[in-house]
Amino acid sequence: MKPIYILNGPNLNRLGKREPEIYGTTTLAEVEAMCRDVAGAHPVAFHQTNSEERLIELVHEAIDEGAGIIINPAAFTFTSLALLDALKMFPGPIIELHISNIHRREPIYHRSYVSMVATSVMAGFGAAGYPIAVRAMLARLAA
Ligand code: CA2
Repeated sequence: MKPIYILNGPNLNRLGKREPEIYGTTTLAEVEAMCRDVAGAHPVAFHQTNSEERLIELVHEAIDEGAGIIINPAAFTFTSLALLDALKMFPGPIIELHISNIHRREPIYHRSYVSMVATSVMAGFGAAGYPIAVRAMLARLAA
């Protein structure tokens, strides 16, 4: 069974430790545990990186080995044509996920390149969005 890739971009390793009013108090390790719990027997490849190069390499790995991608690209959402180009090569479903509702925030957070290629987009559910995304991905992969 091919894994679901759950990819997290820059600064998300600090989740639960800074700006709890925006991002909540759940840590990324807790997010990973919630995702694995919901995925059950379905394999999960969970990664976080602060590097654009590494994030693109992980998308390439998912192209070769993954069933679906759930990605919170963080700031690369709004800047990275290279990430957009890599995601365009992925043949399966892509869920773009943001913890906060990016559309309620400053205008610089409103224009997502990733949304141009995402199958689905989620924002504003807090860390609870991750297990919701895993459920949605499992349902889509089973359909
Ligand atoms: O809401 C999200 O999930 C974001 O993708 C997070 C990004 C931000 O650039 C996007 O607009 C929305 C920033 C993540 C910053 O990482 C932090 C993590 C924990 C605490 C403080 C910052």
